[in-house]
Amino acid sequence: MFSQLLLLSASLAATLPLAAAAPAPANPSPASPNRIPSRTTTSPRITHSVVAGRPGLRFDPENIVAEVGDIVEFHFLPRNHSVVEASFDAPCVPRDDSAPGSPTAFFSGFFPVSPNPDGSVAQSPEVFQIEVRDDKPIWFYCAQNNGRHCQNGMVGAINQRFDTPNTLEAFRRAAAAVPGDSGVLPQVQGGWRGPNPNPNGGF
Ligand SMILES: *[C@@H]1O[C@H](CO)[C@@H](O)[C@H](O)[C@H]1NC(C)=O
Ligand SMILES: [Cu+2]
Repeated sequence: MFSQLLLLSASLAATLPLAAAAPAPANPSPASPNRIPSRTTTSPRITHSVVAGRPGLRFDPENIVAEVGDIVEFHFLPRNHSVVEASFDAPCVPRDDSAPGSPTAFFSGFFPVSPNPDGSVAQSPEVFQIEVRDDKPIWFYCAQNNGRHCQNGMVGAINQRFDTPNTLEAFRRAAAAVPGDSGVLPQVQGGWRGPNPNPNGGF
């Protein structure tokens, strides 16, 4: 009995520092019909912030390493960016999610943002969040065709595998060769648009 108690408190103590160090999950609007689903696992959920629209048409970071269940939260700078999920084989095109059981491809919609008159960095009052649903690589791009953002390199990856030819650099090279416009989906889906928890974060 006594040794069982000891074991229990030791394992509790071992998990506590991690839980305390994990950032609190971002809170979507309570009014949002698309709340982030609750999880049954016990490891802490981490929120990874990604900024869209730094000079040079990039996502920053553009290469994200995340655990299953983590949240990736996109922040949008001027002027008018978006994020769309693609498949590795077809950059600048929304991932085909029509197969039975295929998870919904995500599309954030566009986020028009005006630059601040004082020169400080403006960002949208809204963010777009997705949940990392499994450990497979996730590919994404910005669908702004005014300036051909996808073809010009505004692409990113979650959990790319460096031990395969399917790297972010290969995806970017393929995107650069895409003729014509990049694609959007008809509606926001596969994630959640909600209030920016830190709109003055100074990205
Ligand atoms: C933002 O970009 C989208 C896609 O190009 C466009 O439809 C929309 O009108 C733009 N919004 C503004 C305010 O420029
Ligand atoms: Cu863009």
